[in-house]
Amino acid sequence: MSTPLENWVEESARLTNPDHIVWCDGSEEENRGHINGLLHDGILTELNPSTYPRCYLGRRNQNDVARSESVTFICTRTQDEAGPTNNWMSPEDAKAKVRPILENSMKGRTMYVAPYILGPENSPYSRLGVEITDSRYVVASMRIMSRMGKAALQRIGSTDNFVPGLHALAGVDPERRFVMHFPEEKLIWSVGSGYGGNALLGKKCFALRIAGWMARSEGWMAEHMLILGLEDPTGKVTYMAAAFPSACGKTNLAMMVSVLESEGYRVFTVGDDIAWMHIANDGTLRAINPEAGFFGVAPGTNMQTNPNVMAALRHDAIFTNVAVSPALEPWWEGIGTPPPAGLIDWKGEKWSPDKGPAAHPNSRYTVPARQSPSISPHWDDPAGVPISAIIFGGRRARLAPLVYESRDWQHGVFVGATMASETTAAATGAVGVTRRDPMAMLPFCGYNMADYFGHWLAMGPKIKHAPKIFHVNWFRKDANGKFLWPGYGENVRVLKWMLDRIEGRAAANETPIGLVPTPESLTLDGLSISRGALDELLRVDPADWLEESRATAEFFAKFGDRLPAAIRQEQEALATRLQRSTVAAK
Ligand code: OXD
Ligand code: MN
Repeated sequence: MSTPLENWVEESARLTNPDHIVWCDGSEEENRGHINGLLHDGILTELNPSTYPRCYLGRRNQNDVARSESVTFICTRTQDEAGPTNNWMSPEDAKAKVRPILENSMKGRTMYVAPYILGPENSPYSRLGVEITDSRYVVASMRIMSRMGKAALQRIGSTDNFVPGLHALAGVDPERRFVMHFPEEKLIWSVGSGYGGNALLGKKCFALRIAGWMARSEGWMAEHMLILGLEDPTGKVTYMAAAFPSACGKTNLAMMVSVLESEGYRVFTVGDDIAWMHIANDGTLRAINPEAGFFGVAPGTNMQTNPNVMAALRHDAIFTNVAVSPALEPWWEGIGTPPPAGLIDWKGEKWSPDKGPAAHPNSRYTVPARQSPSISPHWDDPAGVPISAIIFGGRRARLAPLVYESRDWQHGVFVGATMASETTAAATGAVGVTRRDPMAMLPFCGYNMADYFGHWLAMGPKIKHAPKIFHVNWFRKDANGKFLWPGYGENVRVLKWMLDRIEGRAAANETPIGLVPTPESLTLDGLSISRGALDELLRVDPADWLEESRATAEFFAKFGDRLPAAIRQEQEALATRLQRSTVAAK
């Protein structure tokens, strides 16, 4: 009797017609074989073995350098289930569109079957997936990003308890590129791309879109959030989860070297991109990181912005679309050293300044999480870590203060639902445009976002020790366009204020949008910042916020009657508070 997994592999093989089928066990030896094959085929090149041992550079097809949101679909039976913020196609149409692309796509090629666990190996919160792919680069990356191999296969056994994902490069043709999700049958089909989020199906496709669907029906949360632990001088660690849109500094925050380390405040990393959160028996919200590696944006990463990841990247890492020096060391804009003579750019050409960036703005590193010096002793804990604070944030040059706290859970959900940010290079499309990105989940929510807000609202009252909800903005600029806040390691000052709020120690001012720190309640010793800059960072301008509130109302209108009443109430209450304070200010 064959197992559900064997049946699906066979069915996929009938469709894609590979010459060989290889089941991956995740071993060191097997990985060596993949890497050697990739080196032999010229898909990877080896970096300097003395300064970057076992590190490789991959150059992706130039039409395939970021997540392709325009061809990412949620394929539910009804369009309403996918909602107005997702691309939708019926499951029948989606399959009819992609099946011909998959047909014979692996002819002359090898099909790899990669079973993986999302989450710590023995955690009740972990989930299982299997990716079928004809890309060894994907297999090698999945081995870093998930617990891939034998243990997953054993856990799946003869059950059907796994999320199948079928991936084929199919010529890496942008005209024949689709990332299809079938949440009702928990299935993923991805064709035409070898890029991270499109091709490493355990990441955005499963751990956010499909898991989000599962989480709603099973009563937990799958979120686009980093997880960090903030240690205080007594040694107590408080865990926080933070949602920022892609390429807004989640990785840097999660791996931050605190400027208050000498005072006993230290940051530990649990995860940098995704949090799965369950209500535990002790009434806390417990988070695990479903991933096992970091797939981070390289440009701008340096010894100041993220020394921990810089240390992690010195061995056993895969770099994608970065530049390379004649000494075979990776280089990117903002790495902290001038471009070396003879630099080769991400396209494999000799670089000169007139050619634009040498590393692609969305070039990436893929590195095991355990290699970071900041990794938390609990990052792999099957029980997860208890979350005391949820942080929303975005890139807003104007408007949002450095930090504010929501009044309660319902208001906090509203704060998350009204998040917006200026776009980055993580997805194809214009950069720097303000887009509404609730909970940083706009591209990752696998069902109707109005129902997702409803799920958030329903979760709060079930959590006995519910986290406080905050909003941060590291990116506010002054009238001359200069950042007001130094960011990076200094951000611990904001985390410390949150910790003090959790412990009932720090003061805050009531404003129409929420509770903003009094200037005195922030720990600013050792930081040179003018009082004017501080006031500007904490300023809430009711007129600007009223305009913002109109924009959010317009966004919410998309959801029609499906928008939860509580969100509408919060929206109206905010508008009233803002109107009152604009009148008062006149
Ligand atoms: C990512 C993203 O790659 O959010 O993590 O785009
Ligand atoms: Mn992300």
